[in-house]
Amino acid sequence: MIRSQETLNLLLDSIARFVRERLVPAEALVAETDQIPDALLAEMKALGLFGLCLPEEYGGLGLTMEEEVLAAMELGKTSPAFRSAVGSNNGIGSMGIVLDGTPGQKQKYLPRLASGELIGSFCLTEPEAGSDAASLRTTAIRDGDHYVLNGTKRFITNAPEAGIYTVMARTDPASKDAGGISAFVVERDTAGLSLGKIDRKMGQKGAHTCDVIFENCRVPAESLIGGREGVGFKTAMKVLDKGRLHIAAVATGAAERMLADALRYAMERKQFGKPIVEFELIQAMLADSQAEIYASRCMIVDAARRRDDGERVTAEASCAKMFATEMCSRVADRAVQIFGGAGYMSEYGIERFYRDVRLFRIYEGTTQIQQIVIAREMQRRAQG
Ligand code: COS
Repeated sequence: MIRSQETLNLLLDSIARFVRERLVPAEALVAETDQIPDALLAEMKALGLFGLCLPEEYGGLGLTMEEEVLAAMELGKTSPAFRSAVGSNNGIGSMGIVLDGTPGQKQKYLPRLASGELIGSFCLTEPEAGSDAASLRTTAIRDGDHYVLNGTKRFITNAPEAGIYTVMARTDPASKDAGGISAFVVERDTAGLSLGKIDRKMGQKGAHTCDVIFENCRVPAESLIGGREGVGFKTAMKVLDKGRLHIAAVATGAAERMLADALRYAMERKQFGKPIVEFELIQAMLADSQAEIYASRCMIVDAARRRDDGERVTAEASCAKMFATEMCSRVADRAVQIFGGAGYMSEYGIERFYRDVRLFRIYEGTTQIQQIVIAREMQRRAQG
């Protein structure tokens, strides 16, 4: 749902201009230094990028899902590290509180998340619990008016920068499944919370992940999201339904950027006496990429509209995430191929995208998990 086309166009134009004029020129520096310059982060805050999807009453822009995916496509047109910097505040690092938090939790954290003063992060994955998220082992045992957390969370995006963590932990250690899991907001300076060293990754330099470790970490009972035990896994799944649509949109934006770069190169690069864009085998790669990007856009916007209409979009979000992220990797591969030898060289930037976008098919649920979710939803719907 688009609330005002005119207002949205202004926002999308300003994001597109910021991406083109400020972020794209900084891509190589961020990759080299593994850091986004503070000045750029300040500009991102001033533009409101940290609070795009947070409710207006808490200082965000309150974008609808349809508006959000269009904004995410624009943000996707530069190194994914920039989107990652603002991504958790707009998604997995805040949505547990937005969807299921108490009014007090919303009031306490959302305004500072929306301004970017506070960074939120999402702690689901563990050393032994990745795709099988419901098997997580971190415990949160009630002790008077506190819970005591113990366990390790792994590969946690933005954990080094975060001020709060949405943590899924088992409040009922006797239960081994999803029903024993609850969600908490844990503040960074809580005694017993520590961070591992920053992970070295294949790509996405400038976006950081690390372990988050809880050792007898005592949090007040009010940290329990929504004040209800046993619904933390459902909170996490609802957060991921939304997150998956967002990642699908970012992947589509990245594919558009790589295709634009490949097209420009194909129009400039001459071989056999003419620009390589005139060769049919190059044209086939360009055309296949364009058609797949178009299909991806249509699918994502349709799913986003359905979510705005109040439909359950678990299957559609997984379809979009699976299709868009796999498509993005195919486009990355073709873009490298069109660049030829230059595609393998760092200075042209396309090999960096090729590595960066590989993560899209893994995080917020692998392609194989999306397949499971889609097939299960098909079964559920068939059973009525
Ligand atoms: N929305 C609301 N509730 C949901 C839901 C959704 N999208 N998906 C599942 N649930 C509910 C189920 O209805 C079920 O509730 P009941 O017990 O009341 O029926 C409960 O959650 C458990 O669901 P299910 O039995 O399907 O859980 P599984 O253990 O089989 O796991 C998958 C389901 C595999 C889909 C889940 O573990 C998953 O998404 N794994 C990937 C995790 C992931 O994306 N990790 C990335 C790290 S975060 S960057």
